[in-house]
Amino acid sequence: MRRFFVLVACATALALAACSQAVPQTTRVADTGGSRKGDFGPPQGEPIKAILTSPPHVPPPTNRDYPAKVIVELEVIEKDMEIAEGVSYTFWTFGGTVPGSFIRVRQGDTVEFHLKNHPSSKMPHNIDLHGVTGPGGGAASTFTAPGHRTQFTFKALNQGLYVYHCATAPVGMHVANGMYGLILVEPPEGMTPVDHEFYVMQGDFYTVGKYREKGHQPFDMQKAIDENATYVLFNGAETSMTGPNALKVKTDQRVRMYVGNGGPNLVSSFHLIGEIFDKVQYEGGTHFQENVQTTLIPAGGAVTVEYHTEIPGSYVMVDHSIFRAFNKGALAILQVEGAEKPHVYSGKQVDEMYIGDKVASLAPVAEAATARVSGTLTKAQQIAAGAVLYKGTCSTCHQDSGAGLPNVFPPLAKSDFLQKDPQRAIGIVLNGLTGPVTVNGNTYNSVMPPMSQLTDDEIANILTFALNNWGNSGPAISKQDVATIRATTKRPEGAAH
Ligand code: HEC
Ligand SMILES: [Cu+2]
Repeated sequence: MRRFFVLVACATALALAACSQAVPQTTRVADTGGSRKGDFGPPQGEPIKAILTSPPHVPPPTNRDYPAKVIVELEVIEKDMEIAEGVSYTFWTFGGTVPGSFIRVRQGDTVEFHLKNHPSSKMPHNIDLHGVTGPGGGAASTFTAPGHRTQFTFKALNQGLYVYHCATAPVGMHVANGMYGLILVEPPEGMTPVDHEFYVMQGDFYTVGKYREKGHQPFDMQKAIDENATYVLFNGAETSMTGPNALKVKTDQRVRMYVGNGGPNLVSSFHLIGEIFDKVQYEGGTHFQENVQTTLIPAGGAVTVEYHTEIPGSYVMVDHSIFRAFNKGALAILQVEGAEKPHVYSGKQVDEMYIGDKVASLAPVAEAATARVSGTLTKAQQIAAGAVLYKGTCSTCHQDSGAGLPNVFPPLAKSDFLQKDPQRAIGIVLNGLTGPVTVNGNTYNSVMPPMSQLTDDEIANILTFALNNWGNSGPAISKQDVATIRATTKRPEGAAH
């Protein structure tokens, strides 16, 4: 049927151009037979204890040519972890991480699954593995109260990359708190060898406070129901793969990433800026697509992407539903080291437009937040935090040097306007500025957009930095100063509150 179609297409195309070698190779994937061909008989040899890994690591290949009995031991732990610098959140985890431990088995394996729920847990939990054939994917057999353990066994009949997640009511809340992960069921012949494999999983999170609002943030059920995510993250934290945690590879290497989407709500437009996926096994299935820019990953779905590295530099992984990348945290960095290849790309450029404050460590921001809570915040700590936040927020226009651009963006460095009335600057950041303004004798008549999506803390630190850097001198601006002005002035139309 498919061959017939190709012939017809060729015959039509012949009139326009030669069609000699036009039969595509890639679309002719053999039928794997699915679950009907996935039973290779009873398990052989000694039972094997599965090696589980935390993200971004992937367990080694099974390297087996026979079906085995594989024992998986997974423990649910509820714990506080950092979701962004200086922001903690109570995650519910499979194995202590978000996403949960990566599980790797071979098609035809018999998996004896043990689920433990740590005694310190407050909730019961269970597991639904999308790679299981059987009602509930294991959920009904694994309902586990705190301090208890359950067990069930399944045969992995279908090869593929599958999401697992908790399915205890309220399901959405358990998933939103980070209860998901991936299980790879290798095809009998194994995966083709590559130089690096990584485990990346997206999820959306809902907190009472706004994005990057410091301190401990509780789950917000109404925001979750409204699908109004506060954070969209790879591997459960804004800094999971930025700054010193960036993924590291070399040039001329083959890289495979197992990428899942736990949801609970959002579909991912997964993209790696500056790379093209040579091969994508979309929806975690067997067929593949080649030369792909952006691939869709449904909530509760997964994808295997492969690419080859050519040019050194920083590559930015994003959900290309792009506000999520820059305003909700869905951004990670792949660092490629090696020799330049000017015939392919003119030179290495770290693109600050994309990376912004993620190039450097955000640690000073967290330090300032902790100090503020304990009442020991110093001006120096605010300046250090502000310096990081200024990058990619204000530097785009006012420049790293604070010098601005002639006739377009006024300077903040040595600005008489800024230093004359520091409180006025708070209103400028919150509400923007339009109309003529004279800075150091030069008049600018342009538009600064409101930046009220920033938290009070962030604005206080950025302004303290600007007022005490580049030869400026001014006071420290406090979070309370910003809160007061935010409360007493109305945001312009279209601005965040
Ligand atoms: C999109 C470009 C843009 C960004 C981003 C931006 N500004 Fe501005 N800013 C301007 C423009 C343009 C003006 C002048 C507006 C006018 O002509 O009325 C201005 C004016 C100012 C002024 C008053 C004039 C001066 O130079 O003292 C201050 C203070 C200021 N910005 C601070 C900030 C801070 C702090 C940030 C980051 C939180 C920031 N701006 C981000 C474009 C920007
Ligand atoms: Cu749960």
